Amino acid sequence: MDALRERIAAELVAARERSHLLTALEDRDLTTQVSPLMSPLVWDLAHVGNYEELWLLRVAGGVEPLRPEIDGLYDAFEHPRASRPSLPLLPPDEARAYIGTVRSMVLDSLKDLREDRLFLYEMVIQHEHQHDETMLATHQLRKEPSGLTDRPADDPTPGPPFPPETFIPGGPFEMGTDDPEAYDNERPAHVVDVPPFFIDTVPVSNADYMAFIEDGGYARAEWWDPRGWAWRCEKDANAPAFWFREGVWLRRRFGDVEPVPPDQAVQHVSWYEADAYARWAGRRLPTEAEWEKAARWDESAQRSRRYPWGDIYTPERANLGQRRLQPSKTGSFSSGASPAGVRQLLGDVWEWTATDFHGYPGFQVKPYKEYSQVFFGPDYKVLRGGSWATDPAAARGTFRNWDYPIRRQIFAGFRCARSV
Ligand code: AVJ
Ligand code: FE
Repeated sequence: MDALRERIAAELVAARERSHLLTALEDRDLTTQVSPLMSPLVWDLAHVGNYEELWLLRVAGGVEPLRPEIDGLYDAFEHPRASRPSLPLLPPDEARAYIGTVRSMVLDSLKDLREDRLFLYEMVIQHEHQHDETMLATHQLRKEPSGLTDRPADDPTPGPPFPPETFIPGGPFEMGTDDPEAYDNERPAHVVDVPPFFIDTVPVSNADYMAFIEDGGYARAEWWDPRGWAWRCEKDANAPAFWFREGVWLRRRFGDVEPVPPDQAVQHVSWYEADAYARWAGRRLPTEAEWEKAARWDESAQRSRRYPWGDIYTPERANLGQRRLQPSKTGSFSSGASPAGVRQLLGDVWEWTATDFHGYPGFQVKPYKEYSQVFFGPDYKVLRGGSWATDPAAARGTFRNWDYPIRRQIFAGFRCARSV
């Protein structure tokens, strides 16, 4: 139990250091809105503390609200992102003081930690990291340099050569998990029979994607879902977000302009762009079940793993955790391959799947319906795997993310599949 308390405390501290790093800006850069898609950074900052107060102090600890008058401001369902800059939000210093007070009470509360409350602590740690990734997307939308450090030295040496696609035999596999610390939408574990298929060994690269553009990918409706074509026409989209052409393809990344590196996974594409690319390539997006089977299923042991490479996380196996501010070269991290040999399933870029976000058979809300359940339905597509910006605390073979098919400020790319 002591080791557990120490681990939880360390993870809370690490998440908070990250939040502070992402909000180490002038006040006006924290309070202004970069895009109607995003909250002002100061909203995310106070929201993570308010969420922590709600779940760990009030619900788990039975403590009275510290500042009940601010709850409404930080309720994501009361105020859509576009309206948040006009709210009487706590100014940056007050926000930092408030979340600091909550945090010291939470660290204190760890002395009474109970096994059945562990899920709430894990949930709060993941929640802060999820907002940190959202804050990174806000930074990426800003035109100014972010001041964040990239560490290209972390780039692993390229792995051995790999086949362009990997065969996954047909048959049942265990999807999802019964882990009590997983989110409700990952539970329960259940058997899914998946017909045989091929899946790309690595994510679609910028060079691959450029070939689609050169071939008139954005000019021909035939490759596009009709709603995707309407989106691309309305937006006049001709390339991934943040790309522009000056003889060669350039991209803006955290305020700097640089040539698009051909051998990295493409990112900042919408589901509609991924879907159009796949059709152009004579392929399709993998279903969510196919993605998870390729990522977790160990055919010889007849079991699903937590991570593609095994059950224990080690940092050298995937580009996770904001160690660098971009995807790595496609084909790297061969030591993180799944049993079937598929690479870079975790980290680098979130991967769009063909599947709408729904609860698994036997889904039960835990601990509140606004985490997952209210998003179930045809409006959201599932993304898998986590990006370079995802913390390992919120990355595993069962983790499910979701977003609208038009969104591309998130760090999302894709890989293709085909039926046999
Ligand atoms: C799972 C990333 C879609 O950011 O909207 C944050 C996570 N839920 N606060 C989001 C979340 C509540 C969620 N995503
Ligand atoms: Fe939240």
